[in-house]
Amino acid sequence: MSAILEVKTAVEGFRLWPGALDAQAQTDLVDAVFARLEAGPFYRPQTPGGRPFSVQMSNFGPLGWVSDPVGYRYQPTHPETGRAWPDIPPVLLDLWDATVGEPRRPDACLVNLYREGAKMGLHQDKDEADLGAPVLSVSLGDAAMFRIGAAQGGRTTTLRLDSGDVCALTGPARLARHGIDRVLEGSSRLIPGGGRLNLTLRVAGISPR
Ligand code: MD3
Ligand code: FE
Repeated sequence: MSAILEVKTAVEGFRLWPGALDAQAQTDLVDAVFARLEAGPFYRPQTPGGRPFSVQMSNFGPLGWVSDPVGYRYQPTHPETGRAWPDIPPVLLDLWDATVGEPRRPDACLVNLYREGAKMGLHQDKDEADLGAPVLSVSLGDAAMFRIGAAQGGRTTTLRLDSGDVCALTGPARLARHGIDRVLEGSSRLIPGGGRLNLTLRVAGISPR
């Protein structure tokens, strides 16, 4: 994790490591993800308003983020199979230790799959018990246009996230508004069936400091 690039955005605490994962590491991680999907398949959550997300999701770890007409929350089981989520790939825990400087380990890894036309509107991540803990995100497959702006509103910055890029959200960036405006379809051949994968590590539950 040598080349730390502080990307200029309106948001302090956003760190980006472009190309943190080389081609082999990306392939290995995709394999680790797909091996776990048999036990925790992608599904399409509904918004609290009852509309389907365009992004397909699954989770790894003790807790997983879900959304349905009841609301947003973390829960220990897959909403469709009722099974516990698969474990977080160990390589992601190593990446957490090497980047965020947070002694607590993440207990949730949200897996987002963007197939054709999928996007994610501007939002804040506020469903975790301690909003002081950082978030770490890994992008794989097709590139995406990512937008981020301060929690309070105002201007946003757009930047491209490529396969193998890793970003950390700490401090003021933790409550930043952010979203995926579009995926550059066909820009990578990494993901079986095409598209983009995003893995997001979080400390979601209550864990003592
Ligand atoms: C900024 N995922 O899962 S990753 C999400 O590419 C989410 O799938 C997007 O937003 C994706 O909630 C963006 C980069 C990211 C992840 C978490 C953040 C940016 C963030 C949390 C707080 C602030
Ligand atoms: Fe988010």
